[in-house]
Amino acid sequence: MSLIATDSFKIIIGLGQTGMSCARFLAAKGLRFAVVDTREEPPLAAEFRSVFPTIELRCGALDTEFLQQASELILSPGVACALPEIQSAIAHGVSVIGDIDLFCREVTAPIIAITGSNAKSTVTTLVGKMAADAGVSVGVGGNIGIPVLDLLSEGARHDLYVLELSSFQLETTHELKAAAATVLNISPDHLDRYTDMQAYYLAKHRIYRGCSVCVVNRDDALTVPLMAIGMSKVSFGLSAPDLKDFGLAEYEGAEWIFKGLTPILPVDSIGIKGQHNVANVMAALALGHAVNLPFDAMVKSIQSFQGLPHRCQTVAIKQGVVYVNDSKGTNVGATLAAIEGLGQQLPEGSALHVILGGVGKDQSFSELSEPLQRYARSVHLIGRDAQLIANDLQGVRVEHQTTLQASVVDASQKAQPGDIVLLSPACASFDMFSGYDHRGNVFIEAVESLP
Ligand code: UMA
Ligand code: ADP
Repeated sequence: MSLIATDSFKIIIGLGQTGMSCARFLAAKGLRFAVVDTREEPPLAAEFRSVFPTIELRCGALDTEFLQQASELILSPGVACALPEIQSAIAHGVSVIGDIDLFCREVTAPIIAITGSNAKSTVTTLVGKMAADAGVSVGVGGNIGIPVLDLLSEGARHDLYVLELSSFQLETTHELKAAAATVLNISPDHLDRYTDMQAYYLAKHRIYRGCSVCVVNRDDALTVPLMAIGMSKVSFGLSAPDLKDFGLAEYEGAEWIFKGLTPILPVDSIGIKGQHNVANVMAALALGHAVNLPFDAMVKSIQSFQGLPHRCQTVAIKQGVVYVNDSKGTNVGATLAAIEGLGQQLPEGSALHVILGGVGKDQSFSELSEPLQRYARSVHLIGRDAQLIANDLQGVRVEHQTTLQASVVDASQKAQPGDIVLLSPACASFDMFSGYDHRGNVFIEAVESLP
């Protein structure tokens, strides 16, 4: 029998950024809740106790009986729903939601929802900029770093929300009903959390539930919902588009982005580089158009958008060699896009020099062989799993280096004017760096110290 009246008692699971934002939200509403975290002393515990001295915080192993007393569990994205204690609460009739569901219950303004294995932050930021440049009051948050519930405490409510959503957040999202939603692309990632690719795919596709417009990538069949009943579907892709879709075609002697038969902007006027970013720009246009942002304002935003740091970011041009920091390329899909995207835009006779390596997360790197053979003049391997990568790469000559700095120096000596030296590791960074941003900054410093 329950010790606590279950109707109104919620338990937040996880005391990270999300858990704290949920606590602030529930406390502001005067609702009854407790917080649990599987860690003995989560980093935000002291802050929590000082802000909420009367709210119960239980740390350490989850207590199944306690969880069963809740009317609702609010699960943080870093905690897997598959944990037996949570499954047992579900079996006991307790529902599990996440912060996104709490947000959706509260908000009536339209939501643009963005997921994908890669490019989420780039597209989210660009769509947010498009809306702001068009004079719309917009809140941008989610997996990009601002918990969605914190967007509600930014003073006046916004007229539009642009949310980056991870598969972890989508797992617990039931009621999104986005005005426009997209899965930008799907390639293997987070397979330490999911039993297989299908489970990862199914989590991502929850983004389309109840949406008005679904925006799909016609170059990636895994982004297309199996059931699109009740929603209109718009696609983007690198081929010529159908009438209501976005794509590429020739116009006045240059390559342009078109919506149907209407030319929107020339590809060479886009601020962010690489063919993959052309796809990202089209996705952003399709999402913005779905909520009636005007094309002229969106085009200006695209042309002035310089991209986010550590994502195919040009950091220097030295002796005619371009140095590109793509430290956020932490999986094979991202690095493939960077190599192909930049490779396709290389001047005639020029090549890439690619620096790869780090923590390989059990990925297969063999898919990189063909584009490396085609576009790379040298390939430099660093980090813990360098040998595993070397074993996977077929027909590619590699140089092993012990530091990122040594790879930058070696690549710079092999590069000719017009070439690109690209850091896109396809790996996590934790063997040598504190995170992808640290790794990117070390790359930038190494480039700066080149003659
Ligand atoms: N943790 C425990 N026990 C708990 C609770 C958490 O061990 O009881 C661990 C988790 O396994 C994780 C860490 O604590 O290692 C943080 O988990 P969390 O759910 O508390 O994370 P938040 O601080 O709330 O941050 C989350 C997202 N983090 C994750 O999904 C792991 C942030 O995305 C997001 O910006 C934030 O919510 C606001 O929405 C980060 C991320 O790495 C950047 N996302 C992954 C990605 O992009 O690949 C999905
Ligand atoms: P996310 O938020 O999904 O991690 P980011 O915008 O931070 O996405 O970019 C992450 C990585 O994905 C970067 O290395 C970037 O070069 C790569 N990337 C960008 N666009 C694409 C794309 N369309 N397909 C695959 N990878 C991409």
